[in-house]
Amino acid sequence: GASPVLVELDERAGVAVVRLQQPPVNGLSLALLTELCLALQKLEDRRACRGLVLTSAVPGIFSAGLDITEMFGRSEERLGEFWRAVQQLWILLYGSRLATVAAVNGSSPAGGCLMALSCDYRIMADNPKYKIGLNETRLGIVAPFWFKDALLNTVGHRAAERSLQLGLLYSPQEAFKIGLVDELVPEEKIQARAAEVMAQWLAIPDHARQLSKSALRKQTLDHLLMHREADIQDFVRFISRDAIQKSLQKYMEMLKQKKA
Ligand code: CO8
Repeated sequence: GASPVLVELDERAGVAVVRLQQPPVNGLSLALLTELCLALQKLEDRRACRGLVLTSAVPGIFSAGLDITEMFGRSEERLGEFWRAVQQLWILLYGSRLATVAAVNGSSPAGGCLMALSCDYRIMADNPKYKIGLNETRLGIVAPFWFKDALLNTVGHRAAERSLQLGLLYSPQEAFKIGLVDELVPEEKIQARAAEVMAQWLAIPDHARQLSKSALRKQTLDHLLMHREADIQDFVRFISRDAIQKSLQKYMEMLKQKKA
């Protein structure tokens, strides 16, 4: 079928728009993660590319985060492979040399929120139906330390404490209030606004912007880079526990029932 990662590079502007298109909810499966990492690495290596807009081609959804079915009833080997791909996506996005803008044009829980948090700037469509946040605890799971750090570095300690413990999902207005997103725009203007914001970021000489970004993010990135294997083991051990598997199953059933 069609690729779930649509990449459009405007060479003159030096900006790539990456759109996720994995219906129904852009769930980050191993297949989607692999494609997305490949696309990001290619842009990273492309001299003509200086900026990246990350957005969704699925109406109303930015990304539902990790595909829960990847964490349920899988072998340890497969779980490890999956988690390595999640790490890789974050390392690429959080450490990108490119100026990165998230155009959050729909709901963005958990891993979806992490992708947005990993960009340099977040614009969200001002639709009260959309929610964004790290809601892991509501699934009975725990956001890993690097999810926590990405949130902490964006909203500060107090907001991160409430946000992570309660697994809060914020409306766009609430997300804007705590600084989880940088600005709100009417839904139909979001892509145009992302292009404007990108132009501001690209008006700064790349090397100066990149060194500043790296100075602020290196410690956070290095923490995972230095503990990558242990983090995989932690994930596999935690997610394989009976109680956690049961909790995920209940959550999946709740998602399905909600519709009936
Ligand atoms: N994974 C797999 N399937 C999903 C997911 C998901 N994350 N989200 C939704 N789906 C499925 C639904 O079950 C449903 O399936 P079906 O059609 O077969 O019934 C289909 O997608 C459509 O979903 P909805 O009907 O709910 O669609 P809506 O448009 O009404 O709502 C939402 C969209 C808001 C995205 C809603 O589906 C939702 O809230 N989903 C759950 C999102 C979520 O909680 N994600 C958390 C994933 S965990 C994560 O990302 C980080 C984990 C860190 C690991 C730490 C371990 C130590």
